[in-house]
Amino acid sequence: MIPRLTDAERAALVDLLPEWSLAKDRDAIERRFAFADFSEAFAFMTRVALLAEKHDHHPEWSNVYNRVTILLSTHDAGGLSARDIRLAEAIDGLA
Ligand code: H2B
Repeated sequence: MIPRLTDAERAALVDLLPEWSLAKDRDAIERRFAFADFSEAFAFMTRVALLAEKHDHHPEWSNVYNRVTILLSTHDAGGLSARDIRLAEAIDGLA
C-alpha cells in the first residue's frame, strides 16, 4: 500500500506546487492550464501522457478546446501520495 501524504507534507505543497490546489471533494490536487488553441492543448496532453507512462502514474483530466484540467490522486493509496507530487513537478517542468 502506498502511503498518503502526511500533514507536514501537505502543508509544504503551497510552496512546492504553487500552481496546484487541493481539490474540493477529493484527496487530490488539480491545476488548470490554458493554451492558444486546441492544437496546443492537445500537444501538451500528448507530452503529459508520455510522462505519465514514464512515471507509471496517470492523471484524471479533461479538455475543452484550449483548456486542460488535470487532477492527480493515487488510486492505490486512496488519496494524495508522493507519486502525485512527483508527477505534478514533472508536468510543471513541461508547462
Ligand atoms: N495512476 C494513479 N493516478 N494512481 C494509481 O494508483 C496508479 C496509476 N496506479 N497508474 C498504477 C498505474 C498501477 O495501477 C500500475 C499497476 O502500476
